[in-house]
Amino acid sequence: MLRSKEKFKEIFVDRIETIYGISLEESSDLEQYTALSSMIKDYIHRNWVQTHKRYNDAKAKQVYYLSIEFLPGKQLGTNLLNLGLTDICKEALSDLNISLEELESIENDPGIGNGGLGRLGSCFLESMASSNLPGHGCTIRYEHGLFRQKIIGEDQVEVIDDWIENGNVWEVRKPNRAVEVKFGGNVKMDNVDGRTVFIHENYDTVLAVPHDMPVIGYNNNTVNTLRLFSAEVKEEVDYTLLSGDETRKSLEYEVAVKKISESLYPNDESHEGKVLRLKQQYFLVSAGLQTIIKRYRRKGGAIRNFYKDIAIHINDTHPSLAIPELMRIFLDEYKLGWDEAWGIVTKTISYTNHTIMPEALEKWSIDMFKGLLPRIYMIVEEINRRFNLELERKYGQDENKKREMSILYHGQVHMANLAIIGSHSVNGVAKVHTEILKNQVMKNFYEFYPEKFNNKTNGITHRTWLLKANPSLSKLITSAIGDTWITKPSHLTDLLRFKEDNSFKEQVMKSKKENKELLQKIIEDKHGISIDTNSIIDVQVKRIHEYKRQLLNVLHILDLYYRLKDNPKLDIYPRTFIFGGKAAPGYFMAKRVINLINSVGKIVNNDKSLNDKIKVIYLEGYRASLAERIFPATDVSEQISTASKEASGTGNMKFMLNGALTIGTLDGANIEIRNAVGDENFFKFGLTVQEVLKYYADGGYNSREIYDRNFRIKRILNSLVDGSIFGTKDRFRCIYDSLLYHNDQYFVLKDFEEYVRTQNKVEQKFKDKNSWAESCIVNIANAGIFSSDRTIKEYAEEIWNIEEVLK
Ligand code: T68
Repeated sequence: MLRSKEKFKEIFVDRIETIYGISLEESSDLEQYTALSSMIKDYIHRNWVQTHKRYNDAKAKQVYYLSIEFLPGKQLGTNLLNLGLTDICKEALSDLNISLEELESIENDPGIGNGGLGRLGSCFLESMASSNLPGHGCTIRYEHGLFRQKIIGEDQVEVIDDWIENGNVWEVRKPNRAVEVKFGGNVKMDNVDGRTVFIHENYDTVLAVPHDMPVIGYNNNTVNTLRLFSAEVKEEVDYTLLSGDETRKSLEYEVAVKKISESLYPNDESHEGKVLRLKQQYFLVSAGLQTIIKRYRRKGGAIRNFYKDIAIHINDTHPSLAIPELMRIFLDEYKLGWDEAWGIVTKTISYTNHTIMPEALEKWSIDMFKGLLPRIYMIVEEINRRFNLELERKYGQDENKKREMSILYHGQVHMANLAIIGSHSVNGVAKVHTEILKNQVMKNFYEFYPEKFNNKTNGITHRTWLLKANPSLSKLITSAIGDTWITKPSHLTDLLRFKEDNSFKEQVMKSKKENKELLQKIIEDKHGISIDTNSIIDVQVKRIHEYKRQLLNVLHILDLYYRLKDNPKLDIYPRTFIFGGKAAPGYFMAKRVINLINSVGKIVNNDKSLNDKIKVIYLEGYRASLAERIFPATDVSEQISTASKEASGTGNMKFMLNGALTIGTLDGANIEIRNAVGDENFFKFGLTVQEVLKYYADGGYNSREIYDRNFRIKRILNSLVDGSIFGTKDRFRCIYDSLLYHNDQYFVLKDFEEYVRTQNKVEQKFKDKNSWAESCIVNIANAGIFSSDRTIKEYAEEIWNIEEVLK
């Protein structure tokens, strides 16, 4: 019904009249956006219902992907694209003098994730739906997402992200599917028919209300579900019937309940040991599992077959309470014996690790855990007791093994250990990351359960990150090799036939130029800075973290600055350095790095003597929708983490797919990208994983020695504290000290000289347009293996044992 332009217009106008009781002429942009979105949501409703029916009829095994975060990006554009409605919608609206792009810009990005981990979840959901795989997401409906970033002066300022301010048209609230989650109280043991039973009493109840969002597959009628839970009070209280004290207690309770789904913790790569965070984790897991099991039972599923019909994946350790919670449900509600319950749980659950950073490894104080989740704690104790018996059987009384492998040790609950013990599969997210898990971080567990460990290199959905984000390049690719790459991304390798075709190369570079112009416009509008679209667009966008080494990038810019000051005639190719990303509000060093980048930008952008050869831009509020504008316009992708620290990276893949060349360390998936494109199409530099790990084992290296011997490094570092270019003395003392007195933990100075040399190679290559264009094509052509379609296929076949369900 929406396939004809006239019909589309008619339904749209009618929708505005029925929702708002006004004519199209009287309606605002927001009303138009809302009417359009609600119309698209209705359009897919039948397919949504049909998809579930199809899965049920086929008795298909389904997977639920539990994640404390997702980052879906704006829905309208993605949904139109996957429904094949973009063009017709654009034309219909244009007839009515409305711009689709403007309506799209009204939607807020759902701010329910921090970075890579959440975005990976969303790419996986898109790929599952597009591959006809029965897979759904479960998360929390945070009322306030990650803060909105403003750059004021040189600093990041955090503003509340009220992403649901205008409602969320895409969700369907399902109060009749709400479940109760229980916190606190105590557990009483009783004996019923000779069997010990555990009765949880005096607890507080929180209602978990599902809000379902459709996840629409590409052109295949499949609509899966992303389920978000909001925490609500069980029943509204009539305060007129309460005493003063009761009223106060009741109000406190209400506030505490609402807090659970009020806001997303803004830290990535670090563990927040607060009780509210633990509450959120249990809330997600308990609500998720209860609704999954209820549905399963409604459809006639038998608990003993649970693992044959359902797979549950935990995205990092944040949802690892799924293990004891599923045990609780089986033991206490379905009266299964321990061994049977444990057998089902471990065959159901699988776990992905996303980091080796010690500060991100989740540990909870036993006292806090026990108070909040008394029954769950008992179950964790029993899992731990039984596991320790197994350890003893294998190793005898080995205190080291116990210390490193127990779930409960030294007054703490070790969530990664729980996740490994309670699941049948443990995977890392890139080959080198999985090797580090097996041989270092989880060595003991790998020795104990070698069969559980496997690698699943991350991927990204090329439909969002190429087809949607980069229409001009997509058209070009399709004109060269046809459009099968959209559903079979491995077909992109057909482009290799064109790598020496001059006309094709020219068109690729022309498309890049157009994308640079689009980005230039955004930067001009937002930041009032005009960038040269002929310059090398060099980009580092990701969360700000010491290990990601934005600092190395900015030190190189300072080096260029001094070289140009020394010799204004220096022949360097003009370059625009673009940064973007948020720092956790409490991460002091990261925020100083933002300040440093902006301070350098201020100096460089305003120094006329540099003749506009270098520009530095900090893009405010980096998020999925802005990312879609950045990747297509980039020439050089900065992937410069300290080797061993970046588990995989996924931005690296998005840049590559859009024809950027990477300057990168041999870390995470960079290694696999380099293997795919060949050394001549990738700029590698820096210490290897083995070298970094050796330095760590030997207690680090002497950064002072580099400072003393390298005049250029000395001058740059001195400028951070001597007031010579930044005005005030000691402005960046903490950065200076971290590099020289705190051992330069991330090897910034150690890698600096090679980084600078490699950047020179980048410049030389860029001057050779022909060779650069060829490398772009080789990168695009080899990006197919980094599609999340490939990753998801591996999860489906090797971990979840699920299959596609066709009509
Ligand atoms: C990222 N991790 C990895 N964590 O850093 C990145 N952490 O290398 C990888 O590509 C990506 O995961 C996907 O596998 C994160 O993004 C978080 O966001 C996070 C959030 C909360 C707590 C800890």
